[in-house]
Amino acid sequence: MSSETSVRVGTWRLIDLPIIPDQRGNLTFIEGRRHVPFDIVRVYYLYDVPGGSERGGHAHKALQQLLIAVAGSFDVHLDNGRDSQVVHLARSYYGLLIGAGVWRKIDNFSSGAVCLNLASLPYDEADYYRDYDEFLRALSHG
Ligand code: T46
Repeated sequence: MSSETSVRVGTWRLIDLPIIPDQRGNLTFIEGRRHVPFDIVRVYYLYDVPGGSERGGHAHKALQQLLIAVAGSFDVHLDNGRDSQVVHLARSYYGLLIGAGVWRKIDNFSSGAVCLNLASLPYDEADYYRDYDEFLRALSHG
């Protein structure tokens, strides 16, 4: 991916991450503005998720993120108000790049799953739409 490539508002895509195969164990690396179209400002991860739990259930106004199942698996439900898709993440060499303006919910976590997130901005509660109807109204007002 070139540094000019960006993820447009309301879109998402799966990207292949580099793999350095090794008999001692494989290695994957991610560089900001090379493998993701933003500087990586924040890293956080979800882990020890009890069976049946859901995370997310919101959209972001400006935040772009890359989600990776670095261990285990889970489903990411994506919705931009027009199109929706469920992406099952189960390999640590795939990243799900999510632009701003995408409602996401994450569920079906396997035992031991770890959801790594690389984010373009610091945490800011004001960047969230936590109400789905408010999110749809914001989309319709462009
Ligand atoms: C997404 C999924 C995968 C912080 O203080 N700093 C942080 O960087 C984050 C992400 C959260 N928090 C606090 C804010 C809340 O009090 O942790 C609490 C739970 O946060 P949130 O509701 O954002 O957690 P999730 O797991 O539902 O959602 C997060 C991301 O927000 C979201 O963008 O895609 O993880």
